[in-house]
Amino acid sequence: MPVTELNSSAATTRLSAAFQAPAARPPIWLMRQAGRYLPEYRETRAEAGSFLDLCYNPRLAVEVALQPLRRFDLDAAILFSDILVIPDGLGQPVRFDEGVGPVLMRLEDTADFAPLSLERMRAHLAPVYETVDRLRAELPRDVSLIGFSGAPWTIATYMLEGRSSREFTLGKYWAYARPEDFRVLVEILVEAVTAHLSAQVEAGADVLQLFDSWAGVLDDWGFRTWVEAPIRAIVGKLKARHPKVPVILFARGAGARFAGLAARTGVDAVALDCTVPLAWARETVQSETVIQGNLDPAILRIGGPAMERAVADILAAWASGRFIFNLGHGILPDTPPQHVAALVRQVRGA
Ligand code: 1CP
Repeated sequence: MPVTELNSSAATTRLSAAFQAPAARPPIWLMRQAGRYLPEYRETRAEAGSFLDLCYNPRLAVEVALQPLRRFDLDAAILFSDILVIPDGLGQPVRFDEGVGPVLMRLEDTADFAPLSLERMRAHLAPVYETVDRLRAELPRDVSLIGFSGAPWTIATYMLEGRSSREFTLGKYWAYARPEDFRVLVEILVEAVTAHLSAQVEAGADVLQLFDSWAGVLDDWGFRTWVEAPIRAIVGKLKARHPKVPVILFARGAGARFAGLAARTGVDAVALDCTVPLAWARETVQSETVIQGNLDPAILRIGGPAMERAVADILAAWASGRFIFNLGHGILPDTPPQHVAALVRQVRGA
């Protein structure tokens, strides 16, 4: 068998096809498609113990990643993991507390950056790469396997705040008041994210997505300096090693900065959040790159005619161009699974 056929990253999958030409029907996958809205996820999660125990258990992580594909006709599986395995791997332990979310001992000064270790991360995250490898073996060849990582700015907010944040007081303090010190952390994260994504490609991921969920809270200079520049560096390094693997960027809240974002960062697709106007995105963003999005997860939770209207609007605006159907943010935990089934049927045109 020729080498290219053995290398899954070189094979065409249902999602990677969307990067070549518009499909008759857009491919579909959903952010947070594995998770608490599925009763079988809650069962596996209880068996695993803590959330991170689940992320680091390849057998169970494979199981939860496959659960949504058993129920729904989706075109891709996404690795089951979290963006915060990077600080956890680098040596800043992360815990997920019920009703609180992630809890970290926050980094308080540049001296706290020194112990962060890429070598440690590679070893610590070996079970994650094993999960990718096992998932690739379980999935039909044409179903895409999406690897992912948080982007430096979003990961850094958790490392500096020590938890989820509403105002990003500490993240913004470092970003704007101590840019030279903050750059040291961001450079560590550029290396960590690149290594993490490369390892996932080497284990069998054929599409990558970067989550910069808090990109939208920065001003113009901050967005260019802490969102675009680090992502451009990561994508440059990735493309040198894995030129054929498409990279999707989810920079939530980028607004008018979605225009030209693919060219400024080098990514192959831009994931649009729920507030982006459909006609504007068609003319300004889809004309220059592949777009992904952007059904409001709250509308998926509501289902029925409200959802049918919203999905029809998105398809009418975007389905004739290069497009991957998705939500504008992750599935909400109290979403009825039958709404997801109805969504997939509508996008398939059934
Ligand atoms: O109790 C549980 O079961 C944990 C809930 C949960 C799940 C299912 C968390 C905690 N993370 C995940 C999985 C996850 N997270 C995936 C893989 C599953 C899939 O997509 O099917 C992915 C891609 C993520 C990404 C992630 N984690 C992001 C970026 C996307 C987004 O939603 O904006 C962020 C910000 C996180 C951090 C995180 N993980 C979990 C929590 C509670 C949080 C904090 C969120 C916040 O600060 O608001």
